This record gives sequence, structure tokens and C-alpha cells, in this order.
Amino acid sequence: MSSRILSKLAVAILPLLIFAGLSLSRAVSAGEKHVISQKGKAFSTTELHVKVGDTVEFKNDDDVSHNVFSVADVQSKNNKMQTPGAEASVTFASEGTVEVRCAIHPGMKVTIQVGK
Ligand SMILES: [Cu+2]
Repeated sequence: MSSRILSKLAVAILPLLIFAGLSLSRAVSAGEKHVISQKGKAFSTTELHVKVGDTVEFKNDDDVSHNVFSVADVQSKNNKMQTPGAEASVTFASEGTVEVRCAIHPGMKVTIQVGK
């Protein structure tokens, strides 16, 4: 292969490599997504471990409304009323323990541990 062809090849491939590198770094920096479903007046789990930057989606898969809220200083959030089929997402920005409850159904509890 002549050096001219090689340099043309490099010019063609370089942007692809840069693009691939950018996509990869974006994928690494973005947090993971977790889903906690609400069904049968219960959360789909009682405990969840996530990392800072991760997002938890609260999904109402029930046939009744729920009002999911957190009772932690680290991340207070009230999803307000979620009618059946509704979704609400929370991204955790700092480490700590977040107790999540439902304002309508006192038995509904899930603990989210946010770590590094
Ligand atoms: Cu509820």
C-alpha cells in the first residue's frame, strides 16, 4: 500500500474513531437506569442499591393511584399523585440512604442505598 492511500485511509477512519470514543465516554458517564414498579399496593422490591448519577424510574403498574415520596434529607422528592400507568424518574446526585414510601398506602416501603 502506498503512503498516499494509507494517509487517505487514516483521514477516513480518524473521525470514526473519535466518534466511537465520544459515544463510549458518554455511555460510561451516564448513570444506570433502574425501575421500581408499584403493583398490588407494593413496590417491586424492598431494597435497591444504586450509584450516584443513577436514575430510578417509579412506575405505577397498579390499578390504583399511588403517591411516592422520599423521607430522606439526602434527596427529598415527592412524585405527587401517580395514576395507573404513570411514570416518574429520580436521579440520585449524592450518596446516602433514601427511604421511599407511598402517602396513600403506609405499608409500601422501599429503601434505596445510593453509593459511589
Ligand atoms: Cu400507594
